[in-house]
Parts: sequence; C-alpha cells; structure tokens
Amino acid sequence: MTMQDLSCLGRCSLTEAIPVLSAMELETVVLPTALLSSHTAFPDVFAESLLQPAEEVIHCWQENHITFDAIYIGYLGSNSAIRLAEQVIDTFGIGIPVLIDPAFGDQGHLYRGINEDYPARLRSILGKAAIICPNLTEACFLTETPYFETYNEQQYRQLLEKLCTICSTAVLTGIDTGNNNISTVLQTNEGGFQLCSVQKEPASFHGTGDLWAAAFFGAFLHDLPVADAMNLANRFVKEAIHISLQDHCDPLFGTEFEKALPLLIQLLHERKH
Ligand code: PXL
Repeated sequence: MTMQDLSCLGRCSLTEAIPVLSAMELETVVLPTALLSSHTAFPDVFAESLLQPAEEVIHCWQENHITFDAIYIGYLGSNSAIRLAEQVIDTFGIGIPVLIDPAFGDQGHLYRGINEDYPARLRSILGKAAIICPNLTEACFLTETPYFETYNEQQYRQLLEKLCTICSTAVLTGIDTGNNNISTVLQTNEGGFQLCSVQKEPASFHGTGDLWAAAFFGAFLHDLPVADAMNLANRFVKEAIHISLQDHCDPLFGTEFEKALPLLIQLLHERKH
C-alpha cells in the first residue's frame, strides 16, 4: 500500500509509484492524501486535502479486515498528513516492511508550502519505518546539519550515523561525490554499509526521488539484496533522465520514465534469476 498525494500533472508521487510498482508486478493499493493540479513547483497550484476521506477509507479497510504486505509512505506535505501516516503505520504496519521517503525538499531548500517545523515533525515518526530514503537536503534538515552540494566520504558517513539514530536503516540518495558520479549509500544501525554509484547525468528533473523510492522498494519487496535494489533504482532513474535529456523534455514535467520501464523490468528479471 502506498500513501502519498495525487498530483494530476508533473510526474511525481502516485503517478510514478503506481506504474513503477505495477511494472514490477506488485499490486499497489493507494491512500491518496491530497489532490493537486500539479506538484508544487509549478507557479500556480490548486490543492485540496483528502485527509478526511482518507480517514473513512482507513476505517472501511479495518471493517473489512484488510491487511497489507508492505507500506510505502511518500510526500505528505502537512503536519496533519504526518499524524495520519503515523496512524496508518500503527494500524496496518506492524510486522511488515515500512518505507518512508521523507520527500520534503531538494537542492538545499524545502519544497514550496512545507513549513519550517515539518522536518522535525516528520522525524518523530521515522523510527516507525524499517527504511528511510532521504536525499541530501532532507537528511540535512532531519539531522540539523548544514547543507553542501558535494560531499566527501567522511561527511556523508557522519550524516548516515545521525540518520541511523532516527531509523534503523537509512539510505542517502543523490550524493554528488565530485567525481562525475552520483552515489547512493545505505547504512544500518548495526554497522551494515553499502554504496552504489552511477555516472551523473548533466541535469536534474522533478520527481526522480519518488521514482527512485518506488523502484528501490519494489526490488526490495522482490527480496533482492539491498545493494542490488539500490543499483537497479539508480540505473532506472539514470535511464529515465538520459532519455528525457535526449528528447529535450522540460525538467518541471518530470522524466519520461515510461520509456525506461522496459529497462526496469529487464533489470528486475536479471537480478531475480
Ligand atoms: O516529488 C516530490 C513531490 C511530491 N508531491 C508533491 C510535490 C513534490 C515536490 O515538489 O510538490 C505535491
């Protein structure tokens, strides 16, 4: 089950999670938290909260004794959505893998509409997740660490140490280590460590964090080793950006990840055998 917003336009959140997880042969039950005309980086945005209907949905699921195999929580956007996410985890998330993608900022800034106190509020529920996958910006806000554009090993290892005090497994995504690579690093509070790198594409597109999280969690739910799941997600997102650059797409509208789904399926099948 995945809980995040439905942004009608500008690939992100549910419009990425559903196709990506479906391509990976996983049924995706959805709990939409809000309806937006687009993601919030567009200049003019209509947004309507769906938190009240979502409470009714949760109630009906309980009445029908519905259970899930896993929960993936993405962009929540408000303190009240964080409260509902906590309720969802307490109600349906016991004994199953829960991934929380903090999804509240990028390039050193909070997304438009995210309050200053949001990172601290979200931090208070991250311990309920099995895995969190913040990007560098989110990791810095969550750990109250200054943000830099490039990171050496000592710096990102310090960030990961702090993240592991918040949640038992943390994956830090999109680290620019200054050598034309983008790295993704996982650490567990028991000392586990994995690093995966891909060659950097010369542009950033909207919604790539959401794409990465969906592909990573899909692979994880197929029981791929975490390093393989990270690698698969890295290669899928890189391909989506590569194709979008070739096609001269506007980064605001997200990547043409649709054209990278065949690679995602191929990578999954290669790794599973
Ligand atoms: O991609 C993250 C995201 C998800 N949902 C909404 C957003 C954003 C990023 O801006 O605005 C509504």
